[in-house]
Amino acid sequence: MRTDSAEPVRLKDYRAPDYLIDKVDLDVKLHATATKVVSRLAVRPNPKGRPGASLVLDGDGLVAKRIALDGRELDLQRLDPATALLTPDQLTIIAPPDRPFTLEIETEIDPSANTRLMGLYRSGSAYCTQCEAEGFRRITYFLDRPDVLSVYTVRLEAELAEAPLLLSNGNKIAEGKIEGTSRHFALWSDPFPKPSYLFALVGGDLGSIHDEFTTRSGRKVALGIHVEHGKEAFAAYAMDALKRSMAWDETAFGREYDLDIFNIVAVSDFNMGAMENKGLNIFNDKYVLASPSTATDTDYAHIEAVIAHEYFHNWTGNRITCRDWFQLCLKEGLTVFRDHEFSSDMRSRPVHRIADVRALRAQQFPEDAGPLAHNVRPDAYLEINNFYTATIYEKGAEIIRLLKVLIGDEAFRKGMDLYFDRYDGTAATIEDFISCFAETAQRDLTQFSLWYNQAGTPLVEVAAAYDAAARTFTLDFSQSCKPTPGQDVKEPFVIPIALGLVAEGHGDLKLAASDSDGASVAELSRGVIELTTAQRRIVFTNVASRPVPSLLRGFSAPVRLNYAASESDLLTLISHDSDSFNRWQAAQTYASRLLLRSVELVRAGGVSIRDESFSGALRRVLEDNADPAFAAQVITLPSEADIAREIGQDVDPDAIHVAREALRKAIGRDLREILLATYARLAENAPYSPDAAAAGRRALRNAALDLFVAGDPVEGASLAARQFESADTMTNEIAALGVLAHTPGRERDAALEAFYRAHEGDALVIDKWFALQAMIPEADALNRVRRLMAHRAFSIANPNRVRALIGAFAAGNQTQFNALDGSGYDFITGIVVDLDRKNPQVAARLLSAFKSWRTLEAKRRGLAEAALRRVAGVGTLSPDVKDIAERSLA
Ligand code: 0A1
Ligand code: ZN
Repeated sequence: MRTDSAEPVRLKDYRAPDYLIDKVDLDVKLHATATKVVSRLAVRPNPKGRPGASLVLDGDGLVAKRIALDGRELDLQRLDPATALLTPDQLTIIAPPDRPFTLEIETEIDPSANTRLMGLYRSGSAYCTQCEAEGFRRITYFLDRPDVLSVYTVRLEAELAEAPLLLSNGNKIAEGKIEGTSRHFALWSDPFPKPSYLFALVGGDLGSIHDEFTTRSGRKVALGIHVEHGKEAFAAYAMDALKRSMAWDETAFGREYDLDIFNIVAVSDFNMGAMENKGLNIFNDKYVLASPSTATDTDYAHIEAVIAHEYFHNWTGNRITCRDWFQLCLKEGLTVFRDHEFSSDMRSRPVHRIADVRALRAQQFPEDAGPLAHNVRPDAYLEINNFYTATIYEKGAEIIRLLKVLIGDEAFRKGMDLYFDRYDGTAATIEDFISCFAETAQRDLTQFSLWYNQAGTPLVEVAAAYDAAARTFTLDFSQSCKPTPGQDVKEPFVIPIALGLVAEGHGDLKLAASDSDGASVAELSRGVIELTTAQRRIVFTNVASRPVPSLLRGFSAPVRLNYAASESDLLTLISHDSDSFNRWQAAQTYASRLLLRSVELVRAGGVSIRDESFSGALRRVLEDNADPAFAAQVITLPSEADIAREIGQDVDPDAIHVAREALRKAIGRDLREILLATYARLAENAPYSPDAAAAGRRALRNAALDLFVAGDPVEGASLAARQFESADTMTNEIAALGVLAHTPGRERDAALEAFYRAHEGDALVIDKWFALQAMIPEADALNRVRRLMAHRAFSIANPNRVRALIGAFAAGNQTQFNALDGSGYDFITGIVVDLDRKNPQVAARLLSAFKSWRTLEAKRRGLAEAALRRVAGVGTLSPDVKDIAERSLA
């Protein structure tokens, strides 16, 4: 394992590789503890590299058994340092031929001992790989960097009984028994040159479902999804999502699949969500397996999105890959953008937008506002695994959406076509990508590229003034962005603000406006104004009466907006804005304001605020018979973490909890009748369907239940108990259990016990049971989590279990993670240090729960800092955890 306290890798130091590897022939003999890998590399000097340079191959904890250069064996016992240098982490050929040559390397690896789940490892009895970002070097010595593209042929061999299924990238070109043995082999060939991080293999005894997709040009593609035996039926929805993804990419982006086979394998031990290996996606089984009685509607939506995401990578990531890891957002931001578009087309676009923005604010905004802030394209990293972040993924997607708003749909689509055309088969950069849109839009995108190179969330402040005599309405915009680590001063961003003016009669005004200098505002024809400077004044003309501005419609840019809308303006927007996103936003803003004032009062020893107008506005939304999924979003209050983020400093999580519970209770009481009526009206009356409409009805019904319980805990609990007992979908079952879990007493214990007994043996369902208990906002929560860690269903070696129980406590239980005695911090840092020895990636991710520690009030801040310092002081940390600990404290 690398323990180097290495220098950071810097974007500005990028150099083309000195050698290229055109062909890789791998021969892998699978064995539980001694897998043999023979790799034959066709190497040649890179014309763009340094002539005569040594060839330096990456390794990570490798044991080399044999090395031969152009057929000549090196004596590994007595290596001549003038010829080659060999360590577990590097193989250097000092003076390779200055012509094409072959290098043959044999390594032996122990997949059963691989607890980091990087490289070749075992999940259950299966063998699988994870090579992004730098896992291939744990299999064999290689130029393990994304700008070295090679054509792979892979021969896999295993005991037939142990691994009847042998998969790798590309198409299968041969297979057979090995005469006179109990072994067999499969030969795979992938014609598309790819970087090593996209290599994959799987060997095991798995169940499969098969289907077929015919591309628009008539290519028949055999589709396979491979899962644990007995779980085949649970993969049907994933298969359906895959076929829809393949069809959608053809119509939405003109992209067709390019091999004869597409395989997905679900494994239960996986560090992340899934991986887009060419033709052989490997998935965390959480994003494949679903049935109505085991998966919630949210799970179904995630499966659809992740299946699409990995499939879309075939073009954005695989056919066009990244030149270096600094360009990670080139594939990730773009692919998230594409999967968001897909889900919006499959479901309700406005509701999807609300969910995406909620997620962005919950995950990315705190990152951008804290010590771990980094550019969407970072310029340095110590450990690349720590950069699979919400900033690279979610903000990366937002910027592409913003680009589309700036240049319009047509230039955007043409720019994408140009990008696919021009960069197919290459390892590209963000500059390459942006240049395509600059060309199709005929626009200088230099300022736009600041979104990639400046961290932090811009703040847009707006002041409004209406002049009745002049019939003008003036909006004064200003933008600013706080310093982030290493970036004290920020240049102004280009920020498209989609907007409308809602008139008294509640329709949108036709917009006519000029700049402060009288110039017309061209982009207004698209309903947008662009901020490009620190300040801008827009004067709307011919405005008969004071309008209500609806700003940042659809969340047209990833910024924080500060506009002191009056409460009555917000109420107007909640009821009448033509932009659904802003109807929802107005409700959130209104609730946040109430909550922020309440938190102050609670901290001063007072009671929280009641506001019947807000309840009234929510009642109208419920009465309106709006889209249930939308109504569910509107009546769901900002989370405790959302409120903490709004407060931004001197945060007291206990006061937030009290204030939010009080508001829920008040709304629950005010809306008792309509909540009950909504709950009754939306009772399940048709066979289960995971589609968006049915899911929306369940979402609203459960959101209504949640508020109703807050107002009437006794009757609410009995409704929830009935729902729990009769539920035939996991969505309804877990929603009811969530309600019951928040009320101490025997019923709670019985319900938790009943749930466990009903789902014992289904690890993914038991994860919900773990998470739900970890998030109970009671002083006993930490003890409960500790007890559950000893439960037979828990395993610290499995990332899903760790995230479900420990991750949910750290990220989803604001009051107890931030307990005033520091016990939550000590618990998490203790786990991080222990887990680091097994799985540094998962440990580092868990530690990033501290990303907002500086916003806490003084006592907690001190405790959190002390806990982080104890981690940073441990001498044996992995680079992953060390990096997060040190950056968090910097
Ligand atoms: N490229 C994958 C995410 C991924 C990244 C790293 C991994 O291991 C360290 C695994 C998966 C995606 O975007 O889906
Ligand atoms: Zn991805």
